[in-house]
Amino acid sequence: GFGRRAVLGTAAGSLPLLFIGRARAAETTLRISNNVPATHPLNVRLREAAEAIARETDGKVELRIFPSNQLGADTDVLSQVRAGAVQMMTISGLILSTLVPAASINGVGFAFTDYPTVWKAMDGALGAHVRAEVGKAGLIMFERIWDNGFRQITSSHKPINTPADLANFKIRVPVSPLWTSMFTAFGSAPTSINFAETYSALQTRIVDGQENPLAVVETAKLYEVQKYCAMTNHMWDGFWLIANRRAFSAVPAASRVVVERELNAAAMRQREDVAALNAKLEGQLRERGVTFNTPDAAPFRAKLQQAGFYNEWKGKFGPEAWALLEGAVGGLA
Ligand code: X2X
Repeated sequence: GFGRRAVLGTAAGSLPLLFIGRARAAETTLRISNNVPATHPLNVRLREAAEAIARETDGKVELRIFPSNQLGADTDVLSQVRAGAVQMMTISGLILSTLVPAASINGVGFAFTDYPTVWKAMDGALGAHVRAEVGKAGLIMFERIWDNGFRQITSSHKPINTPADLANFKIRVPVSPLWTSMFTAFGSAPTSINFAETYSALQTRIVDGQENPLAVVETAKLYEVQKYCAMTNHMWDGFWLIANRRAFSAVPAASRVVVERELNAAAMRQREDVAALNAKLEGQLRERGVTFNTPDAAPFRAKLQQAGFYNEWKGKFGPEAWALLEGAVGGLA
């Protein structure tokens, strides 16, 4: 465990574990929750940051990472972070929008089509707008958003090639009005389900499909319960790192600087990991038996347009926020 170093005897089994040294108890323990498995680059880089933070604060700040929804499903943990029972979490901006509506703006269908545009917007004026809104809601939001990725649609029983294939399609979407609105515009039958329950919802056929970046399909083993994958790239989604304001402000200032610096730096490395992983996973998932297809995005986007999706969300986000989005990605509605 943390704080103890074990030295194993060379004659395996014959010597008891010898404990040398016991680190001072941390002055601050920050519990940080997320929804992806320990193997996802998000958790790999969080662990690395936790080590750096412990080292640089001389053990004063301990970051305890809880992957795979161990502390609860996203919407529950969000409430716990607001209350301070859990100090930190990573969360999709779209799910955070249940609290701060502005946070779902990056999820507008087909708005983003490449990573350079994503990072320029999220590290620039669009991200700053979201952080300001989240700040008003009493939460701390770290500067660098972590990557989830471009989302693809998987299905258990049929490939999705055209918008017509999405008609009445029973699809799990995360808990967020934007996701429900988008798949309703496609004519699908979306059901809001937290990620914590997604695997079992697919396994028991409560829904026939879901949509996620390949890194999630792989690390959460969704390929075990899905047969087809359509490379729609219909949305870019990231994980914001948020903290309870009271808890984070209680960290001594010098340590707080270290925590912010290390976590923002870890996000930058995680972005590279996820992009590399998503780029190579198609081949690996094919070997696992997933059948891929790459639909033309144009008719899907046209379908959203015809359904009034862009106009509706332009109205919801308001002209200023919409101008920031269009300033980054070009005209949408
Ligand atoms: O819930 C999901 O699908 C996930 C893991 O992609 C998010 O956190 C939005």
